[in-house]
Amino acid sequence: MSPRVLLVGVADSNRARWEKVDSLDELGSLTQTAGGDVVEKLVQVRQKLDPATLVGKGMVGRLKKIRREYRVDLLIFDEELSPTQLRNLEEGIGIRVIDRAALILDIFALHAHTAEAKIQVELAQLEYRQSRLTGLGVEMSRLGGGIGTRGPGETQLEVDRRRIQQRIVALRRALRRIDRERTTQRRRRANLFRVVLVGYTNAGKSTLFNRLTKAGIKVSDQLFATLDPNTKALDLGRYVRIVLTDTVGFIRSLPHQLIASFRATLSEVREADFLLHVADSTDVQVDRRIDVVNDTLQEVGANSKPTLMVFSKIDRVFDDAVLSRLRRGYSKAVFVSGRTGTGVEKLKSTMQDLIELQMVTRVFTVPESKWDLISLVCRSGQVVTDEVRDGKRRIVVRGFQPVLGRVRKEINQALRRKSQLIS
Ligand SMILES: Nc1nc2c(ncn2[C@@H]2O[C@H](COP(=O)(O)OP(=O)(O)O)[C@@H](O)[C@H]2O)c(=O)[nH]1
Ligand SMILES: [Mg+2]
Repeated sequence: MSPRVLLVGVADSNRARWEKVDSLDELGSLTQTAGGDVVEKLVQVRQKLDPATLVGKGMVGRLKKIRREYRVDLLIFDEELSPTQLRNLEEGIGIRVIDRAALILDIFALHAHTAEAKIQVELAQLEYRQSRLTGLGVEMSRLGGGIGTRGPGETQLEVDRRRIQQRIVALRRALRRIDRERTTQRRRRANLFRVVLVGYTNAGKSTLFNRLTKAGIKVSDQLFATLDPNTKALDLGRYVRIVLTDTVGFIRSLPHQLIASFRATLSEVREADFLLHVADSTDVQVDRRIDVVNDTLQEVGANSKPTLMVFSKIDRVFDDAVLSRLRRGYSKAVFVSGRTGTGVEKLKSTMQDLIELQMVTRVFTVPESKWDLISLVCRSGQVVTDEVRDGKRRIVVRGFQPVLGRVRKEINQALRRKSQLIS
């Protein structure tokens, strides 16, 4: 049976109240994704937060009453709670309490299927828990159907701190290995132009990915269904070799432990040559969510990349005013439906035009004997001329600036390694 969950948020003014109501709706979707049943949502307007319990004393009493009336199993706060606040609230209300960050961590744990995702989630969970283990015992952690306590890291809440610390060290080591593997994989793809889909969770990225690459990856109405990056060739109908990557979505208040431990996964975003920022055109909060994505991109270190805005799900927009408002606000954006395919050809041609702006011509000089390097150069773009001079191949290539930059780096490194071997 699903645990019965009560959602609580605090707004500092009547105006902020509406934002909070929307945020609680989102918290409701997150709760459902985690397997909970939302029985009630509450917003308290309060200018000054109570340091001990966030909400006031009166509210704590009210929550206790609601808890009994609605037979609530778990209380989820939209705000970040300190360990002391968590403890005080749990004692005052007599029920397990978690915050938004713990809930998001829980969903990540639920959706982590590969070794890489599992390690990253476990690390984030341990770091989160290490800083805020609450005082309540094992009996409490079983209430609430396990929401906020699940995951690969779940042995017991009260694992001794030293063992947690040892585990964290081991996980960090495993992550460094994964990071190195990803870097090696990317080096093998040095001569491919990298396009990465980014956007708020549930924006329609995976659906668009499937449409563009004819892949069959999982699409679902759950939040954070995609945790592991998927990469496939993207055919824009020219000689350029492009790969498209679909990866984890963003959300407001993404726990920073997750951003830190998902470094390997997010490196796909950081190392992208071009971003497609997908936003849901049916979402009334679309502008705010675009801002959240842009802020997160900045946090990840990927904010200054060439980016094309893509508004998705236009098959579900029945009010023309919505689209014209978005067209006015985002004049360079493309409008598509990943589901029906509308606008996808236009998206491809716009992408092609933007990518072509980065076309450059470069000269590579490689010893004739280095077949692997010569083949790397020849596959990195359009070969304009290719001649032999003094035992060296002089190849002129027209291709994308970031790709040719990477190929140049690879060649320099390989030649340097070789000269070190000789000397
Ligand atoms: N009507 C409609 N629904 C869509 C479209 N694209 C995605 N969806 C739905 O939106 C939800 C999230 O889609 P998904 O591609 O998994 O989003 P992601 O989290 O950004 O990868 C799913 O229920 C999809 O079926 C679209 O173009 N039209
Ligand atoms: Mg997805």
